[in-house]
Amino acid sequence: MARRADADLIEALETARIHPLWDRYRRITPIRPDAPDDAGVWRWRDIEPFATRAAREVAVEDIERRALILAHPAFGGETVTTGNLIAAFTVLEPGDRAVPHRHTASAIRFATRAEGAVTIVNGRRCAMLEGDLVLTPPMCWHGHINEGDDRTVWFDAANIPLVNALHANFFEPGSRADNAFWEVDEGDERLWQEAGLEAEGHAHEAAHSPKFRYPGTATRRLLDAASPGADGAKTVRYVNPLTGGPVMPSLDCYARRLVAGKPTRPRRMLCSQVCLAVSGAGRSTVGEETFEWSRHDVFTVPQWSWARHEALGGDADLFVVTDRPARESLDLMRDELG
Ligand code: 1HN
Repeated sequence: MARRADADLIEALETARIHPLWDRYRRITPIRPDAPDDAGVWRWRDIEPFATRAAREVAVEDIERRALILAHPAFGGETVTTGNLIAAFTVLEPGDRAVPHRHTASAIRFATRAEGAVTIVNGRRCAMLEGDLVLTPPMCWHGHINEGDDRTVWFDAANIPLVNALHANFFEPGSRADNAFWEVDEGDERLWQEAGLEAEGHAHEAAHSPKFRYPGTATRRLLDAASPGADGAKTVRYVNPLTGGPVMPSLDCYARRLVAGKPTRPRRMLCSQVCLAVSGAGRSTVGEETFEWSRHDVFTVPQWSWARHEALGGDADLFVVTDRPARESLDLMRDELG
């Protein structure tokens, strides 16, 4: 290729730590968002043997968390599931305690096979029954314990890649010797268990939801009662009861029921989504790819990818976690139906 007429100038500029805009304009301002990743699909049948191995081979006393993070190869070896988000499964053996810690990243747990496990969040005991969502908002202390007789596994998601991109991660380890951390009851979680009622005199300053545990029983009841939305699926949003907004300023959670025989309309959103199959089975088309999934499989919908979903053989429930509120607060959110 012929050397461009301004090549000497560009070289001189780069040496002087100055870049011309004119030769890299499209790289700096792409015509449209271009996620590096395509749909990622991780099957529970492939993950479970690794959960078993990790539980047998790695002592929880020696590590911070026994978490298996779903890493999409499009991120060049970085520990990222889809833009801004990581998703994982954490496994605990009976009696295991995952040491308390806190961090500026926002995280959630969704109980898949976690009966017997408990997460303590800022001094509140949060049970992890099937389908329960437990928030661990920014800088809230959290630790986990398996008090049951069986191995427990749950789904985790966090916005660690976003917080790291902003160079805003703080992490504070807790003490393994702090027995008082575990000796708590539900505490102030009781203030937020009754939908539509608010006890006066309990100030809540934080930007995140004052409610940390969203029981699966309530979610399933509301999904039963709800009607399908514009895209054809029933959607229940987990909200901060004080604001009606997202549970955390940079992480948002939804329960979605795909109704048998009613494929969703294609939809694309300028946010990342990680989808966990909670019950039933289905087929999704994300971008160019079509794949099937069943219970406890995980798949991603990268930002600005067209996605459509259908249940196979009866209704199917998805749990969806997104970075939507982070996009909204930057006035970048777009959401289109096809
Ligand atoms: C984390 O801090 C937890 O606090 C769980 O329970 C899973 C996966 C990746 C990075 C941090 C937790 C995690 C994690």
